[in-house]
Amino acid sequence: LVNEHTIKQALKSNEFRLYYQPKVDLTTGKITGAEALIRWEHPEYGLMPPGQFIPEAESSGLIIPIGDWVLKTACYQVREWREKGLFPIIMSVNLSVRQFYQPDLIDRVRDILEETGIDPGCLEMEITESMMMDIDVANEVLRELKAMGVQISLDDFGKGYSSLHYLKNLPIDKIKIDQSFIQNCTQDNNDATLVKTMIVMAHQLNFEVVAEGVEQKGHVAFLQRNLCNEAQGFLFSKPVPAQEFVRKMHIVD
Ligand code: G
Ligand code: G
Ligand code: MN
Ligand code: NA
Repeated sequence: LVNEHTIKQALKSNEFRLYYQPKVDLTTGKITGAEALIRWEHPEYGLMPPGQFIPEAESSGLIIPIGDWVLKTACYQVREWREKGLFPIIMSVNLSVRQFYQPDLIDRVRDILEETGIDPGCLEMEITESMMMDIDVANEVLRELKAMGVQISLDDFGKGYSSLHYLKNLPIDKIKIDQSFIQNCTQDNNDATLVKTMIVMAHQLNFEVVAEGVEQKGHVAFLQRNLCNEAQGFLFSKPVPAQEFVRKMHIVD
């Protein structure tokens, strides 16, 4: 069903899609960003979430051409929206471990930015702690990305074991507080304290803060009170195709 052969075929037959989930600025209420999330529109099995094929793509190495496709498609989407006169947004893409350690990642990103002609500042890479197994190489890659003007965001923040070590050592712009902390932040005192503390700490280190998994208005009020910069979650929108994303931008506008 999902194996190296079928994934390869899916790439050839153009069955992958990008869905976009908005990020909302908590001071203005406007959409300022989008996270690109891959789906496989399988002719027989319907829409498949990344969890069902990314692991196999990683182990087979096909994540490299897929990751290339994701970057290119996301950057062309930014360009298309810019050409249509929609306000600029920051487009985030998720990098996989294998992609991150690919020696030509920097060249690929540079090529795609040149080809699409978008402002590198409109592109953001979401990385996770699990990718930081070689901290020296990671640092080098991140510094090169930043030198190009690309933004870096540390995804699933708080979930791992050595988050603080990474904050100390990596050139990142933003942290995304893992959704597991947001879920009960208005019910559970410990979660509330952890979220507040993560926001204060990140700000003192000059990082912006995005809250993930925002599902309730109460979450928004809590995050606004505690000066979180941005929020992403089902309250605003689930990940949707590009056309639907544009309609949402107009509604919020
Ligand atoms: O969209 P969804 O919540 O199902 O995503 C599940 C996971 O798949 C997330 O952890 C996300 O980071 C990952 N994912 C989504 N799109 C991509 C992608 O384009 N590349 C990689 N490497 N991972 C992705
Ligand atoms: O690991 P990463 O943060 O890249 O994964 C993002 C995933 O989180 C996407 O698959 C998306 O569907 C999911 N997601 C986004 N917003 C919410 C939310 O409000 N609640 C829940 N449960 N999942 C969400
Ligand atoms: Mn992400
Ligand atoms: Na996450």
